[in-house]
Amino acid sequence: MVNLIRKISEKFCIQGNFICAENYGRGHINDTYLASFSDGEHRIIQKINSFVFKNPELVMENMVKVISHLIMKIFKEGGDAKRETLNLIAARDGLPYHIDGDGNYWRAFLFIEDSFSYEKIEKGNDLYDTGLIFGKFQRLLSDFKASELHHTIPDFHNTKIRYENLFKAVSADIAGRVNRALPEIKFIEERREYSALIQDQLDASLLPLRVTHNDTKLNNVLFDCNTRKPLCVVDLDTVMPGSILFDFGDAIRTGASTAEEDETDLSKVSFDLDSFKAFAEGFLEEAGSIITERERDCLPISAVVLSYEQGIRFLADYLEGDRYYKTSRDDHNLDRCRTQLKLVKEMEEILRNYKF
Ligand code: ADP
Ligand code: GN1
Ligand code: MG
Repeated sequence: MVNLIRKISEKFCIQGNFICAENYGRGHINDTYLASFSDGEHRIIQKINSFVFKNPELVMENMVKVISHLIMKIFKEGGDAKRETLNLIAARDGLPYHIDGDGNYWRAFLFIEDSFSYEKIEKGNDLYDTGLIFGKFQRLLSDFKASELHHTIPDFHNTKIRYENLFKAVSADIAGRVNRALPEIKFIEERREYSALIQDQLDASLLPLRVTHNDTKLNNVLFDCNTRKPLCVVDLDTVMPGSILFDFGDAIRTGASTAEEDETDLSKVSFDLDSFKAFAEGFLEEAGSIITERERDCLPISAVVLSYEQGIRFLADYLEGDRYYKTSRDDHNLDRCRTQLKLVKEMEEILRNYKF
C-alpha cells in the first residue's frame, strides 16, 4: 500500500518528498490514507469508491464548486479557510483528481492537523456546538444555487425508493440471508408510512430543495484537539440538492445515540433527548433564519425518518451480500441495521409529537 500511495502522491502538486502513509479514519465508503512528507506536512490521499460513485468526475465538479464557495464565505467572515473547510490539492496536470492505470480516481486534501472525530458522543459532551457547525454549513451554502450541483447519487435520500429496493432485495434473497432478518423486515414493513413523510412533501414542493451535505454523521465533523470544539465538516462527496431535514435527521441519528452505529449490545443503544435538544438549539441558532416554518416543524420527525432509512439501507446491503458498506464481520450490516431500528423505536415515542 505504501508504495502505491507514494506513486499516487507524486501525481499531485505536493512540495515535500513522500515519507510514509497509513490507513486513516473510519469512513464506510472511500479508501482514506494519511501521508507524511519531508516538508513536515501531512496530506490526506483518498481513493474514491467507484461502486458507490458511478461518475467520480461529477462528484469532483460539485466538490470544487462547493469548496470554493465555502472558502470565500469563511474568508469573508474572518475564519481560517485552511482549517474550517476541506482544501483540495490539484493534480500536476491541473485537474482536481488523478486517474490511475486501473481507472481509479484519487484526490488529495490538506490534512487538518490537530483534529479528531468522534464515533459517538462522549459522556458530558454536549451537542450544541455540533449543531452550530452543521447549521453554519447550511447557512454558508444558503446562497449557492442547488441547481448548479449534479445529483451524484440519484434518490440518495428518497426513503420511498430505499424502501422499495429493500423489498426487492428481500424477494431476490441473493445472499440467502432473509431468514436471519425476519423481525427487522417486519419492523420496517409495519412502519412503511415513514418512508413517505419527507419525500411526499418534497414531491409536492412543500419543502424547498437546498444545497445539503447529505451525510452528516458525527464522524464527518472534525473537532479541534485544543479547544475540543467542532472545526470542520468533511466528506463532501454527497453535497447535492436535498432537504435540510436530511442533514438534521442524519446528524441526530448518530449524534444523539448513546452507542456506536455497529454496537451489538442493543441495551447500550438509546436515543438521548438532551443531545437532541442541544443539537437543535445550535442548529437553529445558525440556520433558524433560513428555514421555513414547515421545515422547522418537521425537524423532530426527520430524525425518525433518517434512522429508519439508514436501517433500511444497512439491511438491504446485508441481504445483497455486503457490496456497498465496508464490513469487517459476517453480520456487520445486520448489527448496524438493528441499532438504527432500536433508535427508531425510542425516537418515535418521544419525537412523533415533539414541538420546539
Ligand atoms: P468516507 O467517505 O469513507 O467516510 P471521509 O471523507 O469521511 O471518507 O474520510 C474518512 C475520515 O478521515 C473522516 O471521517 C475524517 O475523520 C478523516 N478525514 C478526512 N479528510 C480529512 C482531512 N482533510 N483532514 C483530517 N482528517 C480528515
Ligand atoms: C456512509 O462515507 P461515510 O462512512 O461517512 C454513507 C452514508 C451513511 C453512512 C452510515 C456515500 O457514510 O450515507 O449514512 O455510511 N455514505 C454514502 O454510516 O453512502
Ligand atoms: Mg465519512
